[in-house]
Amino acid sequence: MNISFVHTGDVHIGMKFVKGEMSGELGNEKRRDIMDTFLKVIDRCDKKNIDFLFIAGDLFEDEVCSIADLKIINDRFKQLKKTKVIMITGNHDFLNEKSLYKLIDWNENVYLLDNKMIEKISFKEENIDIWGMSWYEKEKGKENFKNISLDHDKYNVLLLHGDVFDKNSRYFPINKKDIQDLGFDYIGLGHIHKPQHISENIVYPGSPEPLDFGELGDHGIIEGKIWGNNLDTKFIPISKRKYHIVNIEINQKMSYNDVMSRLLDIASETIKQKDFFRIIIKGFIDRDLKDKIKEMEFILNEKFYFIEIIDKTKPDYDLDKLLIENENNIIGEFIKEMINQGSDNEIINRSLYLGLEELLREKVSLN
Ligand SMILES: [Mn+2]
Repeated sequence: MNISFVHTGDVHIGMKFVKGEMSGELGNEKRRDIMDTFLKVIDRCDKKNIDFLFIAGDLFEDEVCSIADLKIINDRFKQLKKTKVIMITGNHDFLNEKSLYKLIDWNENVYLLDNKMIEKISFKEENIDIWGMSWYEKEKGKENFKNISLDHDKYNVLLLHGDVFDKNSRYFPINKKDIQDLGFDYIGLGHIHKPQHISENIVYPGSPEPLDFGELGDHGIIEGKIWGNNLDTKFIPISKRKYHIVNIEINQKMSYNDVMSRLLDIASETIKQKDFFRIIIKGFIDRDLKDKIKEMEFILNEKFYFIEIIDKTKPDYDLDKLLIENENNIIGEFIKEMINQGSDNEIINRSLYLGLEELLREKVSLN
């Protein structure tokens, strides 16, 4: 028989966005996006008749998530015709007596692994053992997995919330080889928000909706199938929005309109209206335009769902002034020589600016 599953985690429902522009309505919308995307994951499981939904910890932010949010989720779980939901907790929603998990009367198709030791839940009909371990504190040390012995006449899945990259992590360091050697058909991990395969059958699905500019690119879920000795996994992008960091190189010859159209050209209208953009502008800029960059950000706010501009430009050089100041030294000689060669030529002009940058830096350090 086939087992189909969806694997997610690190949803962080309820997360508060308090920084800068994100603190207002945009922050509230972000919280709704996270919820909407998770409900979409549940609906997808239902539509596709998935056997199991694995949630590998950090479903919500314990301190700020509301019971109402969890009731909405539990109601949606109830609508699942076939899917069973298996959850472990992570460092943001660890279990204790006061945990929100304990305040919800979870539906009968929802299974929370609530045991300080590694434990398994067996499903006879599907012939599968699902092993896992929940968190009970903010931090968690290494585990030896000695209590695990698998029944290889069944399918075996392991769910863990921890860090396979940093062996000194305070957040449950996991040695990849230790878990690989246990013989599971699939190991579903949580904690790292960037989706990635650690090996063919050890997978971080990442956060389904990215949380900030540290979480670029596609975000989604893992959809998988186990049959016989085979495993098939697929990453399905599902996030409502994405984060982008874009570098733009400008030069001192560009006008206000030139710079504006470069900024407007970075994506299609639909994507600009949907995603989060951080644009880093580099290069030399017309001295008189330097102060206009803040204004550009303000104007572009109309055209983008979210845009922030990081200004790393340098004002271009006032060559006449520099010539006067450096009449009798190598800097003055260099400027004269380049102008003679024709600074309208783009390559010569670029060399002039790069050379000047170098010479002026040396001059500063000599002083
Ligand atoms: Mn997380």
